[in-house]
Amino acid sequence: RLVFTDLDGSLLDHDSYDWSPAKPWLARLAAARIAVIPVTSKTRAELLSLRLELGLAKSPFIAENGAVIGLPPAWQHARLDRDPTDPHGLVIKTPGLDIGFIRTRLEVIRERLGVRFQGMGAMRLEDIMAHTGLSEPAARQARVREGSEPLIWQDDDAALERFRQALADDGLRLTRGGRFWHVMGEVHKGASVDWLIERFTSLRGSRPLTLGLGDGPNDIPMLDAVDRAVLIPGHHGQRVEVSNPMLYCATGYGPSGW
Ligand code: 2M8
Ligand code: MG
Ligand code: MG
Repeated sequence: RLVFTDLDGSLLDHDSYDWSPAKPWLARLAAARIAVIPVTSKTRAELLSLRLELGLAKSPFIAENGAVIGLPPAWQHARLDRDPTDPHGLVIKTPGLDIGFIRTRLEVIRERLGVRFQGMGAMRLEDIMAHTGLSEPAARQARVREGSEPLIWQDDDAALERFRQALADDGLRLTRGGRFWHVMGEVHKGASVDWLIERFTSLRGSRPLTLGLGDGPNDIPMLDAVDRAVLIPGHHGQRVEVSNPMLYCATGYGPSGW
């Protein structure tokens, strides 16, 4: 069995990033040897610290909305993976597009459409901290993007639709987290969850039973990819339409709902 979970607004509180209400359940899952796998908009740099704090260092992780997948030794495949060059012994898969390409295309699209937005790459560290409530070290880690650019939309809904179409024409996708819009290659949380389920199946010889928990629009593909889904109410005011018939709607927010 595998548990896939969003972080911000799900396992972590939307505002304080606290997860203490979920500690008893994390302990029960650890005792039952069930892997809890973070699936998040956060970066690899953020995950490398957080997974230690959360006690999830043996789990793989999915960062940047599916653009980065981290595999610890037990999830590596002798034939399919190269030796890890990563100092943490992780094998990293990057199924999306490189951040440099994404940022270049964003500038081209901004010029061509005349739309207004601010990308995280252009934000000052103090502005990231003010907008997210992250500490300075955490905001620095959030800035180390590899395959997705968070942005603050500063234009109207009609411009947003033109922007979404222009991105699609360039092989880019737009999704929405708790605070930011996120632009990445043709990846999403669900495709990377499917990838990890396949990897588990080929290593163990049987398909796992899977549970997923999330609160935001960017979690929909993940909640549709798992056997059992839990929707946690969000503070973002967005409708989250999940198709999975095995859906449970939690009543508590963030880690209390988790
Ligand atoms: C961003 O991600 C959240 C996820 O819901 C958002 O869109 O609000 C990312 O920049 C992530 O790296 C960062 O840790 C987070 C902080 O709230 O914001
Ligand atoms: Mg969330
Ligand atoms: Mg998230």
